[in-house]
Formats: sequence, structure tokens, C-alpha cells
Amino acid sequence: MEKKPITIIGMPMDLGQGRRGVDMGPSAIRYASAQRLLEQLGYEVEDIGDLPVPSPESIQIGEPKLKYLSAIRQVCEHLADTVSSVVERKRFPLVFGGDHSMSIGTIAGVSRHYENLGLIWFDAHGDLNTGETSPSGNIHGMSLAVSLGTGHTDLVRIGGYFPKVRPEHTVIIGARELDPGERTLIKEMGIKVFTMHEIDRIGMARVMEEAISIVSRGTDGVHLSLDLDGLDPKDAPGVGTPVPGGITYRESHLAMEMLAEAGIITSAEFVEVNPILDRENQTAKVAVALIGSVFGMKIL
Ligand code: 4U7
Ligand code: MN
Ligand code: MN
Ligand code: MN
Repeated sequence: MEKKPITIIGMPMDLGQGRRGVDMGPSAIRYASAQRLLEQLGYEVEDIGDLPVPSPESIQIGEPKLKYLSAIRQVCEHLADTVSSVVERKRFPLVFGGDHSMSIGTIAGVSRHYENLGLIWFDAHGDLNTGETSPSGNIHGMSLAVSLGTGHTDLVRIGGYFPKVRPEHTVIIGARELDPGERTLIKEMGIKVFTMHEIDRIGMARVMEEAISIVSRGTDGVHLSLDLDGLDPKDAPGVGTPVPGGITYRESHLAMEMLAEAGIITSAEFVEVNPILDRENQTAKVAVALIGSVFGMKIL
């Protein structure tokens, strides 16, 4: 991978879900020395700090089916513009979260610059709910659907255009908890999902070979959206919605190393790190180790 200069953006988003502390994710990832590691790998790195996000106490929750819709729309518009200007400056946007609703903004900002954006959604969940199908009303469980053009129009139209990505350019890796409405959308749209079953059965190496081939076919850029709950809670306990039986530390490294070798990733975000639920910043440290691998770190 060519050593494009990197811009770190912090997104202290916690409006997309119900557990406090995920707004501190960006600080925890910085504290685990993300920037220093990238500099050691030979990258020029700038950190432009955190974008403002209103605290849940200071605003109205609104519609129970789409909690904090209006505030999430506003901060995602801001994130989209920020990410877009980073791409315009020929830099690699690396966003630290924050709950996964922020991806609506990240992807809106990146996708503006690509005819056909490929998308890797590394997650225990599908994040394919809508206000109608969501069991929780939490927008962090809707962000992939929104990016594919399905969901509330205020979210789908962020950035002024839709859809941001096409189902045939999207892969989900690590899924093990899907709601009924999400299963329906996966079938209707024909999204390729590598569930834990496929990872167990054919192994992460083959899963990644297939995933890389899908997201590279007919695309001119690939975004990596990595939800730390894709990993097993034993390796990444500091997440709001842990699901047992996940991707191991080693498997996740292999996945990132194969992405680095393929040289296809043009933007990335690491989300759902919640230091309050963590043990000694372990989950942020895992995030930083994975960031190292995506940017070409090798054992030898
Ligand atoms: B995450 C859930 F019902 N599907 O919609 C929902 F199980 O960004 C969880 O992947 C969503 O962490 C998890 O609320 C969103 C639930
Ligand atoms: Mn997610
Ligand atoms: Mn586009
Ligand atoms: Mn998840």
C-alpha cells in the first residue's frame, strides 16, 4: 500500500445507542497510541480532534423508533463534510468512534469521491434495521441499511444523494446476530454475508480472499467499517452490544493483514469502543493493533 498521509478524526458519538461511555472511544483509541504506531510505520499523520456531538441530556430523544434522529442527522452531515475535505486533500480518513450510527456520515463523505465504493462491514450485527424493523429504535443498528439507501429519508439523504453504496459491492464479515427484518433485507438486496458459520467452516483466509474479490470488482475505492463487537467479547470486552462466539484476535489480524496486502482500503473507521465497559483499555488496544495491521505492520 502506498503511504498516503493519514488524517485522524474523532467522533464521540453516543446518540445511536443506549449505553453511556462510547463517546469516550476516540480518547481511548488515542490513549492506546494510535498516532505513534502509524508514525513508526512511516506515515505522516495529523489528528484534527473530535467533532462536536451534543450530550443526550441536552437534547430531546424524539421518536422512540428512531432515537435522536435529528441530532444524528446533523452530526453525520458535519462528519460527511469533514471526511470529504480530508479526501479532497488527498489524505486517508481514519475515523475513531463512537457508536456505529456515525458510519452514515463517514460513508456519505467518502462515497462522494468514488463512482462505486466497495464496503467491508466487520460486525457481529448486520446494522440493517429501519425504524420499522428495529427492536430497539437505536440508529447504530440501522447505519448499513441507510448507506444502502433504505431507511428514514432524513438519514438516507445525508450528503444530498443516495444510495452511497450498492449491495453487490458490500460484504458483511462476522455476523452472528441478525433480526428478522435484517434477514429479509439481506435476501432482497442479495448482500454477501460471511457469518461466523462460514468463518468456522472455510476459515478466515478464504473468507477474506472472497470478500476482497467482491469489494474490488467494479469499484474504485473500498471503505472498512470495523465494529469492535465483530471480535469475540473475550478479546474485545469494551463494547455496548457484545455477542459470544466471535472472530478471534488472530483471525481479525489475518483479515487486516490480507486487506493491507491487497492494498484496496481507501478509508477506515474503528467504532463502538466503550472504555467504561472495558478492562484496562484492552478493546482500544486491540483497535490500535488492528489499525497497525491494516496499515501494513508485519511481524517480520
Ligand atoms: B451495532 C440490534 F436488536 N440489532 O438493532 C438493534 F440486537 O452497531 C443491535 O452493530 C444493533 O453495535 C447493534 O438494536 C448495532 C439489536
Ligand atoms: Mn455495528
Ligand atoms: Mn458515489
Ligand atoms: Mn455490532
